[in-house]
Amino acid sequence: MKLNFKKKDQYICPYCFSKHDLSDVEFICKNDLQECRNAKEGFPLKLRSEDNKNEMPDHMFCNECGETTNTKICPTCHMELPYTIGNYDDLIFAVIGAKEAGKSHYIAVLIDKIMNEIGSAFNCSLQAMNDTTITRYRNDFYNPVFKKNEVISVTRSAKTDSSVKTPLIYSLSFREDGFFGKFLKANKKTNVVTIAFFDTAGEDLDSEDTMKTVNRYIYNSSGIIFLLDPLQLEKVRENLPKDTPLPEQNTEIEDLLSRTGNLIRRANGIKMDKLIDIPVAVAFSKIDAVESLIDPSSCINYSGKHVKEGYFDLADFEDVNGTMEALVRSWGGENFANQLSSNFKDYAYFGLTALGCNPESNKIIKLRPHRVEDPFLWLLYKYKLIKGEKRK
Ligand SMILES: Nc1nc2c(ncn2[C@@H]2O[C@H](COP(=O)(O)OP(=O)(O)OP(=O)(O)O)[C@@H](O)[C@H]2O)c(=O)[nH]1
Ligand SMILES: [Mg+2]
Ligand SMILES: [Zn+2]
Ligand SMILES: [Zn+2]
Repeated sequence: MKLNFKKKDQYICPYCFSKHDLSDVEFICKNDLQECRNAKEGFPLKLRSEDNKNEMPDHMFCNECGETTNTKICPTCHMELPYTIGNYDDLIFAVIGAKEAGKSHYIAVLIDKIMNEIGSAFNCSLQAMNDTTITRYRNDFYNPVFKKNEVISVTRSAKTDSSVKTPLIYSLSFREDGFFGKFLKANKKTNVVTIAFFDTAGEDLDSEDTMKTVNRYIYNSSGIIFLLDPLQLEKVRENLPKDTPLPEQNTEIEDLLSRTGNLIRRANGIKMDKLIDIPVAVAFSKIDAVESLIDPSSCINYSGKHVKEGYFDLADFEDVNGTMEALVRSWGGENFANQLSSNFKDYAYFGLTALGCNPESNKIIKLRPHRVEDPFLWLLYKYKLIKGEKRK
């Protein structure tokens, strides 16, 4: 796997991760008004075998009712494919972390942040690709956090709730016009990527077998955001004021990391002496909860210039990366840090808080997000979708 996009002679289904030639796609007729039998029974319409292998047709005629249809489905799992499938590069971002690490709240706040602030700063826009994404984001993520100011409930295992296996799929398109155009990749007019976000249930990361079957996107991912709850670290728990509400201790963070590494190695045939080249953003979540343990002058308490200036602020990034790695190590995460560097080629440390407050007692949120965009922007920077600059 290289850090460039998957070649566009094939596409990957974002639901079952099977790989297909561009012409290997099926359609379904949606003409149920005229009582088309294909539409009623949901029969897949197959292309003729002589069709060009390297081209994805954008529509097809239904052999029953003669109407055209542009609803594409995956020939393997029959899920409806994003309508842009095959046209653009696909990025799959997986958010992983132990139970209660803060993944769901992070996704809720990140997507809103991208839609609002990142969009205007980087001249791009994030659009949901299908109704499932719109409804799921609204009901499971946006409404609790932004409308009701309540905590999101525990994500259920994908084994019992299949919607967990379904990604939130967006297209992120960059426009080159206007002032910000010059920050984009020089030789391209516009860049469009399809981004799939996966929220995992922490409990599905407790065994490699479950990870392999229900979390297949992890080893197919283009970027991993690994959330670490600082409140799980022994030294943090000991040093916080005695009345701080602490979550129950669960999975050892390094176990989860080694399980992830092993899974990726096995699935992609990467030997132990080679580094995995999926970029990993390790981010301390809930940084608000450990404020008292961090030097008030630390860079983590400020914000980078990313959003204000519309480029990835490399000077700030390096400061935060160094500071957070040192914190991880000094808080008892030495083994975690060593495992990370001996398994992954490209990784960086971040610190963020999605909520900016601890909702523990009354479950009510007073939203004050801080630095949630950093890992995401770093991944976009790694894929050369945004430009990085080092300015004082
Ligand atoms: N202080 C603080 N607490 C947070 C923050 N985000 C989440 N929490 C707390 O952590 C709990 C778990 O957060 P979730 O986002 O549900 O965690 P998760 O990783 O999705 O957990 P699973 O779905 O069980 O895997 C929440 O109920 C909050 O109490 C944050 O930014 N700051
Ligand atoms: Mg969750
Ligand atoms: Zn599929
Ligand atoms: Zn029809």
